[in-house]
Formats: sequence, structure tokens, C-alpha cells
Amino acid sequence: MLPLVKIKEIANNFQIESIKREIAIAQRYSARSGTEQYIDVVVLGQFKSGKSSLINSLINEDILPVGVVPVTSIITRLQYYTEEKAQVQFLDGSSINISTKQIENFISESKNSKNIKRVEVVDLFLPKLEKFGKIRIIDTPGIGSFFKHNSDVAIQWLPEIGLALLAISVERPLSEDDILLLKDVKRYTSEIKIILTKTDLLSSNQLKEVMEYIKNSLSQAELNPAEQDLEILPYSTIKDVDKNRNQLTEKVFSPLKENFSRSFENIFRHKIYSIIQSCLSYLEVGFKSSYKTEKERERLKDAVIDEHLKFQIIKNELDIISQSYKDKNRESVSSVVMSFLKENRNKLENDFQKEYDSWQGNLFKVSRKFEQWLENKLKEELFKSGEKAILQLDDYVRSIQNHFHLFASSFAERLNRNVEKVMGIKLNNIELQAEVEKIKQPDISVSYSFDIHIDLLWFLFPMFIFKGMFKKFFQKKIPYEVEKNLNRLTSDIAENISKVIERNRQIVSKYIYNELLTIENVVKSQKNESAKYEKAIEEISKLKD
Ligand SMILES: Nc1nc2c(ncn2[C@@H]2O[C@H](COP(=O)(O)OP(=O)(O)OP(=O)(O)O)[C@@H](O)[C@H]2O)c(=O)[nH]1
Ligand SMILES: [Mg+2]
Repeated sequence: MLPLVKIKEIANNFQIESIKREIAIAQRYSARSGTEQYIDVVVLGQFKSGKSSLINSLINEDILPVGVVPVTSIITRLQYYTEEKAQVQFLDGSSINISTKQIENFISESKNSKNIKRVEVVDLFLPKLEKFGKIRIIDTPGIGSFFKHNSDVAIQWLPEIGLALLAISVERPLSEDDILLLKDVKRYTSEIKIILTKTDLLSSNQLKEVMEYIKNSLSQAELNPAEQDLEILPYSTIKDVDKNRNQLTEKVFSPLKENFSRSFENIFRHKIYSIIQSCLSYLEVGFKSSYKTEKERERLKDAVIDEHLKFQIIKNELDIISQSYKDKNRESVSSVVMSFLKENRNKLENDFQKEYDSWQGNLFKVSRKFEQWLENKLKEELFKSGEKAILQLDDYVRSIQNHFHLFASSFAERLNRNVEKVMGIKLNNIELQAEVEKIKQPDISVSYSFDIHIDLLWFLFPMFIFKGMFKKFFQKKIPYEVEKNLNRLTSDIAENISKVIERNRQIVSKYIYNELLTIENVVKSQKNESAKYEKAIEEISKLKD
């Protein structure tokens, strides 16, 4: 796998910053050898599209946790080994062995909320996977959450995909997120299959319609017209399971296994091909400028990096965009969250009415009881409201991310247009990855608090006389506590959205900075460097075959 060494050397010599990250990733892939030479078949897709269920069904064992709420929160790799075991790798580099029964404690959102346990990946070793050979099956969190916990790790990891199975449920056939994901994945592998899941929910006529719809949408998105490359395989874990399993094995796993080395090689080839294309286009820019005088090169640079592409100006624009979103963030969130005020208040007041009379003991005890009750109720109800609010805010967050992404693509477009106009070269720069990030549900338990103190005087208030009076007293607390905690929920959600905005700003800014730096570096190449560029172009071109 020598080509990478050469590409890396050239990227270093000519300061082609923008492709260095891709090189590092491809290098990791090529470094796999011997026992490490796995092909990763990655199951990707939306929340609850049935990814984990699909894997369970494929290997005919309910080993991965599944559920009606988002479950998988950590990347989980399944592979053959002579004895059954599981290994948890943490972000700090340490690892522990656990039994396969314990994996849920590490990979599920409920048992490892927000990845508090700082897990990087969980490996499952199973003797029954012998028939898959050196194919590793990888379960991922639903997209959205895919980039959530530790976006660096996840992004670094995505390019290591060998073959991608995109699970799309018949309940939500092909969303915008799916299309974005497909476009991303295509850069790293040409081996992609769409698995249409939960087909038992449809009649055979409906299924045909959905398949047709997906095919059309794919060709409209210019992701291969239906008949080619992108095959759609229906799957149900409930109906005709054997048939489905056989078909998936036959179409995906058997060919991979039989042609293992060739597949491994092909996947690698695909990964470096796009890097080579990019590298070449930058070198050509450098080669052309090397024939110019210094004055001309200065002019070229100014023409390519025109007024609109000056980094300082772009940076200011990005700051303004992110600030304007942050400014109206709280208001946008508040209008959604506060719409649940009445509903929550009524619910709590009604439940209180029903339960208070059964509470026994002195004022101190009843107060404790009330606090505990209110805490639990607030947690429960606010969690539900939080979930609903986040769902409603999804479009808002997506529109912000689209704005940043659009900003990056119009930058790249303008840069490419300039390079083509001035130098006559089509730049093959690597597009910014569209990250789809979902807002996190804030932790309700930290949001709650009370302002009740009279209970320490409990001995002054015999409850057989005062119980009714305190009922009114407690009851009055409810609207106040509900509103206060909804306000906190608003702040927490708004803050999480601000973080998403900030991350987007940073990612776009860094991307643009690297692109500009690369172009500047190659345009300012020296006159006597023509031969150097020519040689590099020749060497890199050879690598293409
Ligand atoms: N009817 C039907 N339901 C299915 C099928 N496969 C999965 N489900 C249900 O869909 C829900 C989600 O399944 P999971 O396997 O947890 O989905 P997932 O994509 O792994 O979800 P996350 O890990 O949360 O992203 C569960 O309630 C499953 O029972 C299927 O073939 N038919
Ligand atoms: Mg799952």
C-alpha cells in the first residue's frame, strides 16, 4: 500500500493542507494487516430504523439491545472469535473485558446516557460468526446521534467503512438525512446497499410503491439511477425471516467473503482514488503558477482569492451568522417549550388532587413526600415535554446547520469558479461533510429545585387540623415550580443548540481556512519549481492505475 506514502510526502512538500486528514484516515485503513485485516460492514441509518434488530436477525440471536426509543449510543463491532466475550474500549485508551450479557450497560442510551462512561467502541466476539470470516459487522447509533457524543471520534471513524448497509424503515422512506449520509458515505466506499426494513408493515403492493419511490428519489438526488450500484434489499425481522436472511447473506456477505482480499483492496483503492484526484488538481494549479513571474503570481492569487474569499472577511461573516442565531435562540426555544406550560400544570395539579389525601404523617413528612412527589412528577413530565420540544425544534436546528453548510459550499463553489476562470483548472476539493446533529435532551434532574421551608416548624401544625390548609399551600406551589423548571429546560435546550451552532461555526471556519491555505501555498509556488511540480504530477498520476 505504498501509494499513500507517496501522496503524503507530496501533500507535505507542497503544503496541501486540505487533504491531509483524508490521508491519515486512509493510512489507518491500509495499516490493517494479517489478523487485523477486517472488512467492516457498517449498518447505518436513522434512529429506530431497525439497525440493531437487523443484525440480531442476521446472526439469529438477540444480542444487541433494541427498543422503541433511541437505543444504541455507541459503535458496536461484532466479529468471529473462538470464545464468546466482549471488550469495552474507552476514549482514554483503556479497555475492560465484560460478558456479552453486560454490553447493554455500555452501548445503550438509557444505561450509558450521553456516554457518561466515556466509551469509544465495544467489540463483541462470537464463535457463531465463523461463517462471516474476517467480516466485522458494525452497529451504529442512529444518525443524528451518530455525531453526538464525540463527534471527532465518530467522524474520524466513518471513513473506515468498508461496505455500508443503509437501513431505511418503510415507516420513513428516504429522508433528507439519508440522502446527506449517502453522499458522505459514497466518498469512502463504492460498496453501498440499501436495506428497506420492517417490510412486514406493508402489503406487497405498498412495498412496491415504496421501492419505486426510493428509486426515484435516489436518481433525483443523483445517487445512481435505481438499476445500478445501489441495490435495495427488503428485510423484515418478523416475516419470511429465513428468506430475508439468506438473501442478505447471498447478496452481501458471501461475495465479500469469497473475494476477501480483492474486496479489501478495492475498498482501499476507492478511498485513495478521491484523494489522488484532489491532490492532482492542486498540483496542477501549482504547476501553472510556477511558470509565472512573481508579479503575475501575486495577481493570480488576488484573482483566485478575491475580495469575497479573504479569510478575515469570511470569519467575520461566520461570526455574524452564529451570533444572530445565538441571539434569537432562547426566544425560539422558549416559544416551543412554554407551549407545554398549561398542559404540564394541569397534569400536575390533577395528579396532586388525586394523591395528596393519601399522604400520612406530620407536616415535615408530608412536605418531604410532596417534594419527592413533585420532583418525580416534574422529571417525568418535563422529560416528555423536552422530548416533544426537541422534536419540534429539529427543523429549526436543521435549518441552522443547512445555513452553515450552504455557506461552506458557496465558498467552495466560488473558489472553484475562480480557480477555473483564472487557471483553467477544475479543482477537486473535498466537500465539507454535512453533519446532522441532533439536540440533546437536557438532564432534568439537575433542573429541579424547591423553595419550601416552613416544614421545619412541623410541630406547630397538627395535621388533622391543618391538612386541608396545607393542601392549598402545596397546590399553589405547583404552577410556580412548573414554570420555573420549564424556564430551566428552555435555558438548557437553548444552550445545547448554542453548542451545536458554535461547533458548526468552528468546523466551517477550519475547513475554509485549510482550503485557502492550500490554494495560497500552491499558487505562490516558485518559478524554479515547475520541474518539481511536473514530477509530482507524474508520480501521482501513475498511482491512479
Ligand atoms: N414490525 C417490525 N418492527 C421492527 C422490525 N425491525 C425492528 N423493528 C422495531 O423497530 C424498533 C427499533 O428497532 P431497533 O433495532 O432498536 O432500531 P435501531 O435502528 O437499532 O435504533 P437506534 O439504535 O435507537 O438507532 C423496535 O421497536 C423494533 O422492534 C421489523 O422488521 N418489523
Ligand atoms: Mg440500535
